[in-house]
Amino acid sequence: MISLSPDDVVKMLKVLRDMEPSYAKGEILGSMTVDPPQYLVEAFKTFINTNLNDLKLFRAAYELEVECIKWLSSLMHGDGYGLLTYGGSESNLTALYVLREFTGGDVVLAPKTAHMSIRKSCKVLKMNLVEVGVKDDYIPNIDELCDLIYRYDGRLTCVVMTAGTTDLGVIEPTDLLVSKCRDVKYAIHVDAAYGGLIAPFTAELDPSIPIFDFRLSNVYSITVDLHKIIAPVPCSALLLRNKELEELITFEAPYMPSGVNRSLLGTRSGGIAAAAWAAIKSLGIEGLKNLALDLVSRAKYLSRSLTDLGIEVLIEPKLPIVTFRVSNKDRVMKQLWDLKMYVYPTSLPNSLRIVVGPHITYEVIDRFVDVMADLIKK
Ligand code: 0PR
Repeated sequence: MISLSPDDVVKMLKVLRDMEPSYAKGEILGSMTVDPPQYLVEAFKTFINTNLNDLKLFRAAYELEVECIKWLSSLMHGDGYGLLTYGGSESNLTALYVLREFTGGDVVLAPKTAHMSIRKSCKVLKMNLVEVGVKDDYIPNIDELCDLIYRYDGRLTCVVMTAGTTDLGVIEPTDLLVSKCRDVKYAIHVDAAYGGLIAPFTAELDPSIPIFDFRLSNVYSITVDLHKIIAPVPCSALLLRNKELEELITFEAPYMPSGVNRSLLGTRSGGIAAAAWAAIKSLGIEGLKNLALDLVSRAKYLSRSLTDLGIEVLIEPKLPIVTFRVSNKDRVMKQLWDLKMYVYPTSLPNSLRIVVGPHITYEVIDRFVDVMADLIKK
């Protein structure tokens, strides 16, 4: 095989990447990934060759991680425990592992709306997943969930509630569950991978948004993804209620200078801490709040525009996800993909999803709505 020069391989990769769908052109409509600003990529690169699990050697990287966790935890009214991970799936898997060790339980209860990574985690951890249905308004059946909590008392690892479901962006009523199901002990893991950095800000203006954070005493762990709103992939956090839980994810590693390894992974790039830290420090509460409110406003605009065309939007968006009904999911999706409008299917019948990330501008929305108007006419 002929070897290529470093310049050539980079050039070739750029050509290949340019053949893929583009954020800047507003083509990526349904994915939850974002195009991170260059300075966050720079931040990541600066620490790319450090290891968060070598915390004596790379002290600064570790301290960035601790600072990020404290900040994110305070947003969730927690006491500063947890760790950064490589994504929502790893955060969820870690949460279920930690809670299994903590409770000794073998049953996980979750509404059917839970992300696929919950089912996957139960399989990996050999736990039994018991699913609960959702009602016509796409809200989990809390009474059924509560009955099951009593039925599995003594065997429960946790109940999983989602703040920002994958299909619809529903913020499930964790607060209602806690207030209705009070005379029994159980832990809740909240998967706020998608909603965690949006809902705390929109909730200030919209009291109907359910509380799902550590203010609820049953909440023991929360997943929050930074790479679903601003940061480069991978970048997620698992926040934990207390030190005891954090210790369950700290393993002895006598051959390491620190003597310990935190997380389910081994080597973890400090890039994730640097990118998360740079995002938090540069945007701050105000910047993140403005971003969150802006994305939700754009989603509402998209939802209204589709409704005006006579298209059914499944729920009024509280998070920047717009899911709408079409006559034939496969056909309409193909028509849109042929036009480089990459919308996503959902697990609901004949519906498609748009995730309004920072790259989905009003212009992109208008263009999409015009195309939908044309498709309807045809
Ligand atoms: N929890 C929820 C509620 C999620 O929606 C997702 C991912 C996860 C956990 C897992 O997060 P990671 O993917 O970071 O492990 N939701 C997106 C989805 O399934 C993931 C996605 C991202 C899909 C980018 C496509 C894509 O291009 O829709």
